[in-house]
Amino acid sequence: MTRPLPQEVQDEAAKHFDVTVRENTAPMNSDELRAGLRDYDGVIPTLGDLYTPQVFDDVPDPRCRILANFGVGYNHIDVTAATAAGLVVTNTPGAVTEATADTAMTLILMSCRRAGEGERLVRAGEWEGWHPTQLLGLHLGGRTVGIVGMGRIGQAIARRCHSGFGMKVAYHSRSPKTLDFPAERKESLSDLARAVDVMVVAVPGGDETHHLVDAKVLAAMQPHAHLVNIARGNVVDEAALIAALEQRRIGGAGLDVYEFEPKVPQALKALENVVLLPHIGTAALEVRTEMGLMSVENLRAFFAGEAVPNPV
Ligand code: 8YV
Repeated sequence: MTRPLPQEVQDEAAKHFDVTVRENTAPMNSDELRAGLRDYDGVIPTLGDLYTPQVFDDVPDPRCRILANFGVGYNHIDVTAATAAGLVVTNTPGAVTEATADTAMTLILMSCRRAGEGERLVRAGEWEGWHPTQLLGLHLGGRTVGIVGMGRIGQAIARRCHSGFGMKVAYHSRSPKTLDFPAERKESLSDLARAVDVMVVAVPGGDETHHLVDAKVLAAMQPHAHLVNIARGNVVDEAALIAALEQRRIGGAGLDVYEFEPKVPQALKALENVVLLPHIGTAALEVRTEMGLMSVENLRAFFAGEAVPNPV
């Protein structure tokens, strides 16, 4: 385990394997990445453990047969290189869905209703009391949410917006989806950006989605519209977003992820019209436990000679 995982996960793993838990909470450095491949039969890596092709090249004939990633996103692992090196890669879909959708709702509400701004006002001792035109935000009821990428997490967000908040749903995805709620598919991302009041990024990270939300897409958004990102930071061109927020070309943004995580640009921190969370998408003990148990189950199945439940 490349980070400490919940005790229940460690206990379950210990039933099946000799377990080493790396106590450091930071991503593995380049020596540790290579040692993991060289010295262990299986590894549970996670966000930030950067398995580039070079890492696999540097460990010919690795002892490690499987990377059972903790998390649904695996953009930190070059899966092509891992596969070429003879490794299986698995992830933890499903376990993260509802919690990540909840985090999206947190950001939608915080950004649209200016909750971060309000909290800062109170903490600074500058709140002078209620009045009818103070901190007016965007009311969600009847507005349209635009989902970028209508996968499991996108659908969970859309369902909450539709059923819980009376919002209309529009989306953009590579292929049309069969959905159990009404939603309009837009042909292009710019079409979606033009049509919605809140746009939520819910696509996987990786080369294909790098800077998918760029200056052009941001320029298509309405001046009152908010952007929320619970996916991966580099899906959004962060410099272009900062410019749009600084020039008030969009209403605001809510971010759980950053392009150069954990670096959060000072320009973002200086802005009132953006909500900044520290990648807490799935940060609840029961969710992290379920994710970890899924990783362990993938390892168990693999070494028992069974099909792994969650290959990527
Ligand atoms: C994780 C996530 O907590 O599952 C993912 O891909 O983004 C989060 O839910 C974290 O990134 C570890 O993968």
